Amino acid sequence: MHRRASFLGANTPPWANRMIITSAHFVISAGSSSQMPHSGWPEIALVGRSNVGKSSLINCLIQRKNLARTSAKPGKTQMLNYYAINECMYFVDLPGYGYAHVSMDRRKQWGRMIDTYLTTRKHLCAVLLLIDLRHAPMEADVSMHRWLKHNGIRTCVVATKADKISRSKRLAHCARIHEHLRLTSEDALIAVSTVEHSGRETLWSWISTVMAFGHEVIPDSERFFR
Ligand SMILES: Nc1nc2c(ncn2[C@@H]2O[C@H](COP(=O)(O)OP(=O)(O)OP(=O)(O)O)[C@@H](O)[C@H]2O)c(=O)[nH]1
Ligand SMILES: [Mg+2]
Repeated sequence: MHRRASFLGANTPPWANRMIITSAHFVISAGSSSQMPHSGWPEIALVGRSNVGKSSLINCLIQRKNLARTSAKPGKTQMLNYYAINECMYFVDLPGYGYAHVSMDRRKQWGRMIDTYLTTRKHLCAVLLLIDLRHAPMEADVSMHRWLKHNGIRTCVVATKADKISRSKRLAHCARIHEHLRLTSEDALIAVSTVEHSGRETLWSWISTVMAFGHEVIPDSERFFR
């Protein structure tokens, strides 16, 4: 069946689940794999440029104001920050890429850390790739998306800061991201705003579905993650 790509988030579809958060807490800032949790819970990693809104999105998804530390100053998150949700899964807030005001050495170190995590972490279930809805994806976003696809990592593109674009123009901005990343009708693109709290239910619905498939329905050999 051919489906036209749809840009979710403007209206919450009736099938979107209501995710009830019973517990959410910070676990650890991990700088190496030995420091990562051993519980085996599935992990949803947030990836994107510095300042795109990764930490804010975690707070919005779990309905807490300041659990994940946000900042107007880019480059705040420098380690892999683990947040345990409902004692059954983690959000992993990854260091933002593309922040110019850090040394080349430091940037390389961050790149290696993100690379290693995304390619070797067994519990990684899916990635949320955040892109600012206001702007066309930058080269780094396009390469990151291509790299995630190439490595078979299940990805949802999340267009952030939707409140900064008038409602009448959001669809066109989503279409621009869709085009630049060469998304297909199978790819998920969800617009969110942590100010309006829009897109939250839709994103939770995507996360829940991916977790259900990743951990219960699809046999090991066919999983999207290793
Ligand atoms: N208007 C608006 N501002 C947002 C939204 N999401 C995040 N911001 C703002 O964008 C800035 C950066 O947000 P963060 O969540 O700290 O971004 P980050 O991606 O975690 O940044 P790093 O940790 O530096 O990589 C903060 O000033 C947030 O308040 C949004 O949906 N709407
Ligand atoms: Mg952050």
